[in-house]
Amino acid sequence: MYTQGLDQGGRDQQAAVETAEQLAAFQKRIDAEEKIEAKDWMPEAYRRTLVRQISQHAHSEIIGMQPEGNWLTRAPSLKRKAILLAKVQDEAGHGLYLYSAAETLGVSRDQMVADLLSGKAKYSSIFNYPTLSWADIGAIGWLVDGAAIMNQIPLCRCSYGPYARAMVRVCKEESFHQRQGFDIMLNLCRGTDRQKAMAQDALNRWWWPSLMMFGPNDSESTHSAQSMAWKIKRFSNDELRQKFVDVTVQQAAFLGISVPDDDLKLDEASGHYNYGEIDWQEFIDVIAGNGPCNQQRLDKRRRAHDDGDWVREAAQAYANKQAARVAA
Ligand code: FAQ
Repeated sequence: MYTQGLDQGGRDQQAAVETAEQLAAFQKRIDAEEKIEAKDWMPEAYRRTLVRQISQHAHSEIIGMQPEGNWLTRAPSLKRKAILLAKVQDEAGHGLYLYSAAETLGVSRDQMVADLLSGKAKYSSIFNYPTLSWADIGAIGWLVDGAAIMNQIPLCRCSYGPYARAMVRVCKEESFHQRQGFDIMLNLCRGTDRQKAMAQDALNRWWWPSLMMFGPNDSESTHSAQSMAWKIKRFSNDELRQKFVDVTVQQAAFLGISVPDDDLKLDEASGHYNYGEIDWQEFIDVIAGNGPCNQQRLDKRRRAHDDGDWVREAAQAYANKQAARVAA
């Protein structure tokens, strides 16, 4: 049985004693589409891959509250404000489900949060771009949540049970988020020329960063091959990116705005859209911490964490009191 609570030294030792039989039996379960549960035996590298991916995903949800949170006080109507507030709160909820799923793999929430705040842990590149106008809120829902759904629907079939189950609810909520974003864009595109120009400007700025959300090209993706063999990932980065382009280009046509890519062209034979080269240097810079808003996002998260100190202290004091009462 997999032993939780091992320190890194213990885990390395465990990895060293993993036998070919154990690994083969594990792969057989994966190939048979069995779900792996928290207390099942698993290769150390499988556990580490999941902790990495799930914690990055959780951090993305939490940092991802900031670009939209920025517009809560400036939403154009009470209705839009209420909808946006609900969406941003949903993202907080997604972060919490995901931290809980990662905790089942023996990593503590304190450790994950410390890694985010120290800048050690990654979160999605997309949340390092600024939200300059209300149309950006439409573009985020439409494109960013749209890309998130494309990536996360297959994660509902991930081999690790707790992650797969968390994704089911997350995806339901992401669908609502995508629809609300598209609805904002549709209203702007059916509005005045100035409103339509705002929608076009938002698409111009968010299109390429949205394509980067799917990660590097397959040939550059370090983890894809192994993650697909373990059925953590069901489609490669490029396959998902292509699906997203195919769906979204037609939605842009419906809105009457143009995708900022001169090379975009339908390939009649395959039925897919060919698209231009992504600026991978920009992607590398953003994930290295040098995007337009990386510093601001982390500074704000650190301040929010410090402001929450008293809540954690109060909760701890209460828990201590309860434990003392039980012990007495
Ligand atoms: N940003 O070998 P691969 C949301 C890193 S949705 C930053 O291909 P993998 C909803 C990658 O970590 C956004 N880093 O990696 C929402 C790795 O670095 P490492 C979050 C990226 O894991 C909407 C290296 O590059 N969604 O939050 C990115 O097989 C609106 C090599 O890459 C998820 O996290 C990137 N875009 O595939 C919230 C979904 N791409 O770890 C608020 C779950 C790659 O070795 C508002 N995650 N890297 O240091 C996944 O599906 C995968 O982890 C991928 C990357 C597909 C993101």
